[in-house]
Amino acid sequence: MPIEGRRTLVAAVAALAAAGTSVLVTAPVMADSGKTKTYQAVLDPLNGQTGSGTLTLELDGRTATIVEHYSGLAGKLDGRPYPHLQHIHGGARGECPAPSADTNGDGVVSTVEGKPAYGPIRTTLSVRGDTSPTAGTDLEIAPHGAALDYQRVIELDDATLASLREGTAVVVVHGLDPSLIGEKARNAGSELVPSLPLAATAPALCGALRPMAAGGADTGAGGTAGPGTRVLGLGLLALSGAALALAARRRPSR
Ligand SMILES: [Cu+2]
Repeated sequence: MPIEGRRTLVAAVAALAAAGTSVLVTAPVMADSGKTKTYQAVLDPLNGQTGSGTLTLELDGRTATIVEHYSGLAGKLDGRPYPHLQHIHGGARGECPAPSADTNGDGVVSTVEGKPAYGPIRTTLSVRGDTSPTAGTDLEIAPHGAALDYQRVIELDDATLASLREGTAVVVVHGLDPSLIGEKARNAGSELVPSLPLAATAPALCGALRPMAAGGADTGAGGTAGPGTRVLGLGLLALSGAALALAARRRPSR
């Protein structure tokens, strides 16, 4: 369901609440158009890092609404806000690399060593501007700092769409805390951005993008439970809370 639709739904639920009307009339609003498909990646740390996060991608045609949260990454690099390059990779095995992908034995799976697992950059998850692979190493438009609340609506290219369809799309957030890796790797340079240390471009968080099966199997026939249904669920929850509070207030005090 497009964001506008969700807003309308929330507004409708709020209006019903204000009017004190029964809310059991919203079932038809729940039906999804069947056009959107939602993917989710659970971002787990690798290379001895400590962060975690999630990314949800709602796809309507080639328009992707991306909502991402992560925390626990390195906040600073050389005393300045740490640029965490992040991408949707794809076209390979659709996996996050295992520690055994560290072929040069420096204790860190570099972004190049991870490529057989997650493939090349398909989309750059920049905070503004270019989202193509060309922007993949642009530190200016990368998110900075230890934590991120990210929401962006972008158009995906054919290669990214194909990766999502074939199940090879993987979200990778780069940038290691240098204090959490060995000395050899800490002193190595990045093979991706020669001006940066290896740590700055090695993968810190990774998660494969998988279709979300909300409330059962996704038949692709539409009408599956999407984000709109969850918003509605929360609305109903809030409403029943409000109703209880109202009932409590109406009860005569003793
Ligand atoms: Cu990447």
